[in-house]
Amino acid sequence: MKTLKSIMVTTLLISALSGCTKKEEPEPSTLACKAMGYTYTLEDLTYTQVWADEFDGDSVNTENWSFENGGSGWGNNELQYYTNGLNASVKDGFLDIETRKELFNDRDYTSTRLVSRGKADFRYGKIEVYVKMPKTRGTWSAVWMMPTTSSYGTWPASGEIDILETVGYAPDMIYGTVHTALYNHKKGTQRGYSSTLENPEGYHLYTIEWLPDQIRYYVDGVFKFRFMPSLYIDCPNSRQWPFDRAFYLILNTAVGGDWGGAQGVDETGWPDHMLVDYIRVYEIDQLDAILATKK
Ligand SMILES: [Ca+2]
Repeated sequence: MKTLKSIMVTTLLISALSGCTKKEEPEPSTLACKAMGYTYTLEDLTYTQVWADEFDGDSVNTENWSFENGGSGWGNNELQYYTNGLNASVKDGFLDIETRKELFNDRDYTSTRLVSRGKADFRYGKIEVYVKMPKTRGTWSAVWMMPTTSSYGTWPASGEIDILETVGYAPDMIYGTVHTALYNHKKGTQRGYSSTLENPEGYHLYTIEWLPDQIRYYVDGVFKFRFMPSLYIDCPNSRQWPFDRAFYLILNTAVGGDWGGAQGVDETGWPDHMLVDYIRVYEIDQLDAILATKK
């Protein structure tokens, strides 16, 4: 997923560069190689929990989350209006993002989008989310991360980490993806995985391990994919690896849009629910030692 603002700026940049003869800018030669030169043994890493939302209260904890509101289409021609928390509730230990078919501010659907920006921002570590995703055709749901500050420029230059995405028209499929300046879906070069989920009606545990040189994806404890740019190129820079800055969490269900709406939107099946039991964040106990090994 991405944001409308980001797409607009990207379009402006493309327009500004359209007079150039080169398709790509030259690689900045003065940048140090990122995401390589670290020494550690993956199996020996240990983690300590530093943050969690277990959704144990009776409302969304606004110390952890803000709501991003609006019905702009969000850069993807999405159909929903994101309300100011009206579609998010907490009950019996679960967050429920309820996506409804209802007219609201000239939009035919409503939902809510939670972001932890400025309240829970993280760099490196392990993130776990135990979640059950919507299944109605037309939904497009995601657990994902965006950079707290756009240190390397607007989307996708500062990166995006999609821990999990699902679309209702493929209810047993799951997707995990990263986007960067060079690897992104606008170019068709994004990096990630898709997998068939057994028992898509149930809850599943989605985990990423975000290390200084790779992001590893697991589902129910089973390894699925790693994004490790040093496997592809000799000297990754921020265009392949912007993931050395803090990112924040996003939880949302959209309706329609370029991906979610690719096979239409069902008339029935509303409301639908994205149910989150917990989301937990851990730091790497050995992080400082790993960073100190950088060659
Ligand atoms: Ca819970």
